Amino acid sequence: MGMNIVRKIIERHLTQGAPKAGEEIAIRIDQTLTQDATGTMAYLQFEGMGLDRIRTERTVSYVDHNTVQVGPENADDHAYLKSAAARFGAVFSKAGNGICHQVHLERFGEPGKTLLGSDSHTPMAGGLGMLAIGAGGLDVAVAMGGGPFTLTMPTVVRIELKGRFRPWVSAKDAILKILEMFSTKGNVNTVFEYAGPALRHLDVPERATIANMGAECGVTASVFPSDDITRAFLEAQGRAEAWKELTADPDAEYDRTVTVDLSCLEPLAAAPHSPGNVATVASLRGTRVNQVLIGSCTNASYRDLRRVADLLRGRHVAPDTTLGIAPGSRQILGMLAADGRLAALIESGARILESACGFCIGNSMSPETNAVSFRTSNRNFEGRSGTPSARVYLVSPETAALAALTGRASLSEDVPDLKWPRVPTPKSYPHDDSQFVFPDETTIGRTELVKGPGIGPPPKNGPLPETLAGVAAIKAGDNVTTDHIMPAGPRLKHRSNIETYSRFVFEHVDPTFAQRMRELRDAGEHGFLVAGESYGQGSSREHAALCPMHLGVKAVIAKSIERIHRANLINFGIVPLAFANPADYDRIAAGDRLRLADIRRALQERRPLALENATRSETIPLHCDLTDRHIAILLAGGRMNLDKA
Ligand code: MIC
Ligand code: SF4
Repeated sequence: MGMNIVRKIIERHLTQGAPKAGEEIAIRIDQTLTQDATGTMAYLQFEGMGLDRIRTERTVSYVDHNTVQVGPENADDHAYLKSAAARFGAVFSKAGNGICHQVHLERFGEPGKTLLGSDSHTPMAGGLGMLAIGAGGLDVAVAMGGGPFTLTMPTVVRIELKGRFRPWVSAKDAILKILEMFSTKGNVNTVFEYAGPALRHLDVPERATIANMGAECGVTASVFPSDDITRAFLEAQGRAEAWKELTADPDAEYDRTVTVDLSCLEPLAAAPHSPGNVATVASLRGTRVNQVLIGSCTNASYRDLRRVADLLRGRHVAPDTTLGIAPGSRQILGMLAADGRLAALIESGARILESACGFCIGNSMSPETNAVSFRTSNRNFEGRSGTPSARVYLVSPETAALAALTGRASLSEDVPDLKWPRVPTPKSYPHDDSQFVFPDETTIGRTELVKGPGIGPPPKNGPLPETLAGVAAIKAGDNVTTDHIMPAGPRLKHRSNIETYSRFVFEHVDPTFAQRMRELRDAGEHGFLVAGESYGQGSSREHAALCPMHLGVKAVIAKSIERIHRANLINFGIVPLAFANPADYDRIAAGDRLRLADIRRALQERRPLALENATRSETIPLHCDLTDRHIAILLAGGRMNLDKA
């Protein structure tokens, strides 16, 4: 039987296990990427495990998240990362070079290779035919040292794309349609593999937009074939030698196939407060829009911004609307400057922002109270913009440009004399790698690590206690995101200092949480977190496990837990548990006294787990779907303890 692309890449990289859907496997990782907000912990852990040298084909350390630099913390992180890259053998991408996923696509991605990144949008490189997976920093640190990555062999869904976009419809609308079909839940351990006749009309940046937001569906990766279009992109980047063909066999098997006809799509938007809350722009037409932001790893390619510039040229942003534009990379900004389109954007009244994550992570450009903000980014979780009352809609660059011109949610008919600009795929991209710092034998093993005063070692955890006893420290609902658990925005600068950062755990959900947990921990109590469906969706930030661990959290009991977050919980010794009967969620209230007797033995002997709710004198059956490796990590109190042992 023929093989699909995902299986081909996995078989070529398999180091352990049988590639049968649902089985645990381990794969060799060719490339890794980190960004500054997760990278400092990853490199501190790399050091902490006694690793001394990068052993992948390519490891890149990007600085793109925290470039605001209010106070010395961000710049101290950058200096540490730069020294660590030189010492251990990673490429360092300086602030201003661009957003990690965009830059990686341009300069380093290679079809058929595996990429592990400490950022949930790492799968964007699937637009280039890579098997690219997001993970916690610790997993990435292990891969940087040459260790394999363990995952569940995914089921593969073939998404057959046919037809062609009509004017005013683009790649964002396609992935929003796919989000509407698949939702943000229930796609764990799945990979989307794209195929079909429409691919010949989709260039690499468009494919990358689609692959990027697969992360919002919760899939492990999204993979496109590597074909002549991929080759043309790599040639235009001066990297023809990186190309290789990669297609599925004609008789390849899939677990499921769905078809999306691009010619039937219309402009779409993800309405507040979830990327899965998809509506047509027509249904929003006329809604007042206070702010429009075009950028982020999803939609800030040259193709996207060239079209926006051509739409705005000779016109002005509506008087009561602010427009901000953050090109995805320095390469893109340079191209817009060279072809005059940057001038057109500036003349239209756009505020040109740095080529960085910026507004997307909520560290700048927070809108006014109660504002409506149209953004081309990928997440619109409540409060992520930095303004709790804001209503953020995720839209295509074309819909964003129309809103900037009219100050309202608009369709093209609302600006009748506006022509649909064609955007040809560039024949060549100017490539200037001067803002990367490449390591060599004079730096590896010889560079001193530079650690500012806020950079501390990752906190330690002890082995799992015989019995867990304490309280339900919080009871959360469905779709708790890692932004809820560990806010970013203004708190982001504390990423390298767990003691400080952990003061903000659940800050916007329950401002008393961190202090209460600290007191409970100091009194010898264990913390239990109780939640509904899809706990921990969104970011890969391992701080959402590391900081609760530091506060004494020992177990999460939820209806379901998302893939990356679950792996992070295990890595830091927090037991991820599921209700055997989801309705039992109602049998625990915040503050109830909970007990998991003899948990070490129960895990070792794989006995069914029963949670005692002492407050209600009830027993609740729990599920824990853990492998032997998971159990060993949990018993040791985290992977750092185990790998060092
Ligand atoms: C995000 O988009 O939420 C982030 C910020 O890029 C995160 C990483 C982080 O929290 O540092 C992600 O997606 O993994
Ligand atoms: Fe950066 Fe936003 Fe992309 Fe995350 S989603 S990597 S914050 S641009």
